Amino acid sequence: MKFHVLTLFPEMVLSGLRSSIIGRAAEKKLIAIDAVNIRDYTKERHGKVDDYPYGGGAGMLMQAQPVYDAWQAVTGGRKLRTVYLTPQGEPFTQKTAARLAGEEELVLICGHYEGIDERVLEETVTDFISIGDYVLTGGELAAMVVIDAVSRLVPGVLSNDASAETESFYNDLLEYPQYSRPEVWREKKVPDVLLSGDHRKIAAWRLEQSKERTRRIRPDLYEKYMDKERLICRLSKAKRENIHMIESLHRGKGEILYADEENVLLYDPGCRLCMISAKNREMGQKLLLLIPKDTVLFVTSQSFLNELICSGFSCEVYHECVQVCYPQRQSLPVRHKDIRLLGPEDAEYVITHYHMGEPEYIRERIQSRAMYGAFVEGELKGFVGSHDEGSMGMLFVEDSCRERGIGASLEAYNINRICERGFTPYAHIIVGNDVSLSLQRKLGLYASSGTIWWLGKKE
Ligand code: 9D3
Repeated sequence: MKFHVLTLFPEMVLSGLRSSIIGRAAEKKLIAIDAVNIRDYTKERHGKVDDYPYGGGAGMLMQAQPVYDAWQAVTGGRKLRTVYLTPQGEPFTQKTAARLAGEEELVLICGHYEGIDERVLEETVTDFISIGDYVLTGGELAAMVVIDAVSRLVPGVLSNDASAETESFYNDLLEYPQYSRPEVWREKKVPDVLLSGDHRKIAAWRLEQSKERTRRIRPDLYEKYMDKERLICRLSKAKRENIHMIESLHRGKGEILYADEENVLLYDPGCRLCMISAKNREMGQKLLLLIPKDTVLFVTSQSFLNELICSGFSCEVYHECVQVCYPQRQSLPVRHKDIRLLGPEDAEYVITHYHMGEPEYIRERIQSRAMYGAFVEGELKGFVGSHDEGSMGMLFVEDSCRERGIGASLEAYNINRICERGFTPYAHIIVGNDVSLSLQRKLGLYASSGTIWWLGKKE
């Protein structure tokens, strides 16, 4: 990932990002930071880049010409995502960082003095970002904050250990206190439970500490956490019917847009997916008004919502599915021994044999460590994976290797990995696919009594 920083103080930006993890990532060429001095592009004498604001007011403004020419030199006419760091921007959050991390190249413009001539911003900027409600002397530190937060999401920048931290709705909580050696320091002892070796008790203690801290320091986050916890609890009364919503919340992907005793609207911004459950048409109509405009996928639990959504969002119904889930915790036996995580070098094979997803989606699934392959005499012969929103799927075994339990082994392997991360494995089986449904039943998964519908925006 490449960052182009347009600034009057390139050395400030470079020196701040030379050390530690980000410095190492640049050395390893996982990221590149190109700091461009806007002053090099002025056409005026003495390197002048600022002037008085029309209409009067305190201070100076950066002029349009040097900023625009520096931007042109960097983009060379390409449509690069361009961020302007400004107190008038949208608040920078982890979500913003995740979205920016999807880009190959990013331009960051740092203002100084009182800001930049509005006209050049209109011509160049795609995202206006503020890093918080306090006043800095310029955009450079803000750009460094953005580069740091985005870079650590680039694969390989963090050690596998650190990046494996599982996403879950616990992420709405602040972290618990941590302790290292010595056991006693200035007569303060490490809490006994951490020395007990009882991992269940340790996890419970840490969760309690996290909740207590969050309630005290960030009541806003605590409310959000408790809302999700209460909804998970309510949905769990019909686990097989609601597993898609339960797991979306549990895995920290779904946000609650509406929830009461009988109606739920969840939104997963990563998948641009809405999950809707309404008790009747009237409530369905109400929920429809809350659906974000950029939604492209819908899951509904009631068929009467299909036509409502289709007419409201020009959608079509893709599938009617039975949900199956594996709420037991026990790991399943895996008969086929040679199963492992797939890497980028396996993408071609999967793309050739799986036709229900775009090649780009498959590559992303592999990159996200969500796909496993079965090997026979060292050769890839089948695969399985998890979809973006959480359900298991994409099962394939070559004809030449059928009837050897490889499909069941792949499924069992996938289920075990999901359980290890503390989540509940589940899948959507298209109504009528009895072969798949009986395999799920044989593995010990439970089927829902009702069905759900997948809908998508028409192109
Ligand atoms: C008199 C008007 N000033 C507001 C108090 C304008 C002003 C302009 C530019 C104040 C500070 C700055 C410099 N700040 C940034 O460029 C900046 C920033 C910030 O100050 N806080 C949070 N995020 C950001 S991103 C860029």
